[in-house]
Amino acid sequence: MAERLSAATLGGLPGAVARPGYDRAALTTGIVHLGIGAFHRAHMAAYTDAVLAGGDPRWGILGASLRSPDTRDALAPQDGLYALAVRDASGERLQVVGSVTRLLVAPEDPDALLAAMSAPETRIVSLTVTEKGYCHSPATGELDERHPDVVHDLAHPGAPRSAPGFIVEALRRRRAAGLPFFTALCCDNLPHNGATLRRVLVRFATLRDPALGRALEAELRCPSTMVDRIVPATTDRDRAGIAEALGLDDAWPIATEPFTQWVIEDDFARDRPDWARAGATFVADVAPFELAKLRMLNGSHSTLAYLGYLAGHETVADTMAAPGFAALVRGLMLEEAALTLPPVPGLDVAAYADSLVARFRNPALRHRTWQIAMDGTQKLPQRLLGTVRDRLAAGAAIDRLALGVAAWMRYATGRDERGEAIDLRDPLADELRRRTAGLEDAAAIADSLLGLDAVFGRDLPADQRFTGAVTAALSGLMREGAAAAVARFGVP
Ligand code: CS2
Repeated sequence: MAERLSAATLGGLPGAVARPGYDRAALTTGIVHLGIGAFHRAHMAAYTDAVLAGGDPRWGILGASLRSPDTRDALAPQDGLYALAVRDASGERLQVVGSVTRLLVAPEDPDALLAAMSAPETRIVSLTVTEKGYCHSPATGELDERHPDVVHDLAHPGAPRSAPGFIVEALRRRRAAGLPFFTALCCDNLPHNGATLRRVLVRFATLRDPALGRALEAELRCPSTMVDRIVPATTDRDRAGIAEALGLDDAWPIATEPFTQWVIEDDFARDRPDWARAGATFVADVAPFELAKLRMLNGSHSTLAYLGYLAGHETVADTMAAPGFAALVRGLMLEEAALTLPPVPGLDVAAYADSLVARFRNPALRHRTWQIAMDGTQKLPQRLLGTVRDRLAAGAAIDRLALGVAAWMRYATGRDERGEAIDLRDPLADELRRRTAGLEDAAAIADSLLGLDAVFGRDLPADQRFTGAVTAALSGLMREGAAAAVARFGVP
């Protein structure tokens, strides 16, 4: 076994591997990040690494996991260092990222995390906790007051479990200590992600103490962001290949694509890192960027994930190579989603669609359809259903969108096209199983799943144009399978 990547072994890396050229020992912790998974480490941590390299040492990141100790266990022995492998068909570029300086596992010591969030030098608390981490109803964006973690955190505010529970308790402590609030920076793929986070936090705080709720309402800044980089889960094959290239073992490197984008609403309570030096864009209004990204990229991604999985494809790149899929998503983007979007400053939608198709085809990323298929109940509203609503309001066709929704329904039955069990991961998995158990008929399955208010709201199930299109698409999928249903949309 090779030696492990760490501060002590950094100097021995091959010359081609980029590494932190700054003094990591001199960094202070300006950012506490909740949810230090692969996406954060390929995205915000990389932008922040460039800020530190640019000579501003005030933005070291304390990365916290709200559930599992795995990231801390992998990275703490490496002094927080990890390799980022940026790949496409033309090859791979390796960079060791140095911005993560401390790691915590919240359930082991909630108070340590609260103390870090309440420290005077913490000016930003950022989040990538996935859609379900906000404990909200995806259809309405409101805090789900019956969510078990919300119930727990209201009963035990000093030892929270959820992201809202941690943030509100930390803000309460700051207020009690006479410290200014930090900026809460949402980096998840939620619609109006800053406003959604803010709404959840204000409501949670109000349930704890109306005066605290009013203070948050008056002072808390939650800028919206559009975040974009495709970051598949790391595989053992990635680990082995990267270790060979580094000449050192890295327990948890990250593989990603060259493309990266971050559009940030410039609304921070106090100073902020100059992420623009690494290519981020600060704007007054993120909404048009975010909507375009959620509806075009993520809407296509989820559609590809369900249909691709059902058609037997392991990865997005494999799915894109099969007949009809590229034409389907291009149509979904340009014929259906794009027409619901307000103009995005500087964006040519046709070129954007082309670039997305090329990114989905990246053969160097093994992005599993199963990974993207996770948590469909949390993703569908902003990825497909908002688009459906706008199309219906305009009296326009929704064929491809309906096929995407139907593919999720087919997937949610928990059996694939060969009758094998699907490892269904979703916070509502039990409910999905209950609702589809014993049903064989497309109309019955569609009808039962459309009863999920938290996903479809009350309006869509009442609209026969929607229910009819989804039921027809589901019955096609059940009759002829995903590959044939997709092939109807043409050859790429
Ligand atoms: C993906 C996203 O897993 C998923 O649901 O659609 O993580 C996607 O890769 C990113 O949003 C790209 O920016």
